[in-house]
Amino acid sequence: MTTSAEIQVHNALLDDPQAMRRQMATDGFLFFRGLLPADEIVALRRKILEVCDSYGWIAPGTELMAGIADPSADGMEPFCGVGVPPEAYGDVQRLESFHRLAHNPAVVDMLGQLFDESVLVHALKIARLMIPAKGNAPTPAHQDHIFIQGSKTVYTCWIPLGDCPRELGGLSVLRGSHRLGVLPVRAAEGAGGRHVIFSDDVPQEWFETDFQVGDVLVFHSLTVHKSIPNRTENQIRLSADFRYQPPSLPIETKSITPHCNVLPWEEIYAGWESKDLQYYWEQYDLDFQEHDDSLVAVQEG
Ligand SMILES: O=C(O)CCC(=O)C(=O)O
Repeated sequence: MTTSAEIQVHNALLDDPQAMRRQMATDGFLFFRGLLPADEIVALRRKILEVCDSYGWIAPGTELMAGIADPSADGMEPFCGVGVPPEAYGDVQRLESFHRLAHNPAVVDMLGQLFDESVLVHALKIARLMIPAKGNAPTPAHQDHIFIQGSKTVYTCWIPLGDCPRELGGLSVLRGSHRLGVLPVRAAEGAGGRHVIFSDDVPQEWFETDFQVGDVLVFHSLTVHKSIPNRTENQIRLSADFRYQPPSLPIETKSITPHCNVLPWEEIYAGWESKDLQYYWEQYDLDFQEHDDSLVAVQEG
């Protein structure tokens, strides 16, 4: 049985760590409306859309902040599940405000309550510039753990960079799926290229919403999630996904490297005003783990 329903809002749990942990243990996700300051996100959205515009991808005559792509523009071939090619993605990764958003105290405090210890923000931070009709298939249903690895106590925050109604293709999460263990996968189109294989008796209760600027969806590394198809003509879906864990738990080396190695840290940091978020993970004595290729291996037959 597959159903989809409106996600519940959990803002009332924000000052009740026990209740937040219980809710996370039951459903595998929490959803907070307006947790992040809208003005910061709107400013970041503008910077990312300026990158798109500098490559000639914004439809002529449209308002920049609407994020309408020009389907006849060249050079938008996506790479690495982020929706755009490496050069443009590198320009986004250079944005100090993109990295800073992941460290926003409202998000870090909320995760600190969930972990009941300090919070390590993964240095690998992902931006998605999902332009429809350019080979950007919706993200298939998957668990982050097979890609992120390290400890299973890793939470992802998925953050729309602007209002993201369903037709623009936001995220959908599968209730209780973090209790299914690590699921086998098959090859699929879309970010990550892997789709979980469910056994027939798993009820599929998907939860989704019309996301608004400032909203944060938090989910466990084993919670199955996917993106809803972007049904707009040409509107770019902008979002960020950041990951967090207690620094005392194992971490895969990739989680402190730039996403998809699009640029080295020195180049990402070159134009930053502040040094406080550069190489910040070096203050921790981290327990690094090797990548396990078997987790992403597709099931035969
Ligand atoms: O935004 C997307 O399409 C995919 C996001 C995702 O898979 C994640 O946040 O882990």
